[in-house]
Amino acid sequence: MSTLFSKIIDREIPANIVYEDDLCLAFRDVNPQAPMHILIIPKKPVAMLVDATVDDQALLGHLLLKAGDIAKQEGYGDAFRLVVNNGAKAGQTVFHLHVHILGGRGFSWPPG
Ligand code: DGP
Repeated sequence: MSTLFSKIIDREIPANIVYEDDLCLAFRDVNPQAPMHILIIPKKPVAMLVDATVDDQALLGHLLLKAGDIAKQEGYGDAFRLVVNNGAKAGQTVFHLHVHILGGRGFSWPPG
């Protein structure tokens, strides 16, 4: 099923893109929850983390490595938070796997 994020990948809807390669795309969240709030998504349309398989192992690792690089490039390499909401009850609203990269403010624990 095509989601909003597939449309961003296909440039059917605009986004503020900060990084792209063959496997992934990263763009600023339209509703930022921190001074840095970027989403990194696989180009492969995996709906949610639990839908990933062993075939996606390298892809998932790639997303994490690139998330760290992006946080560093944005100037928040010393302190940032990654969030993956898996499923509607966990707060997922767009069913195309994405990792939130948040930085630039304090983060409490446990998360809300
Ligand atoms: P989640 O709740 O984990 O599914 O996060 C979805 C995020 O996607 C949410 O923080 C807002 C963001 N978002 C939704 N629609 C758009 C859009 O059209 N453009 C951008 N850049 N972000 C979007």
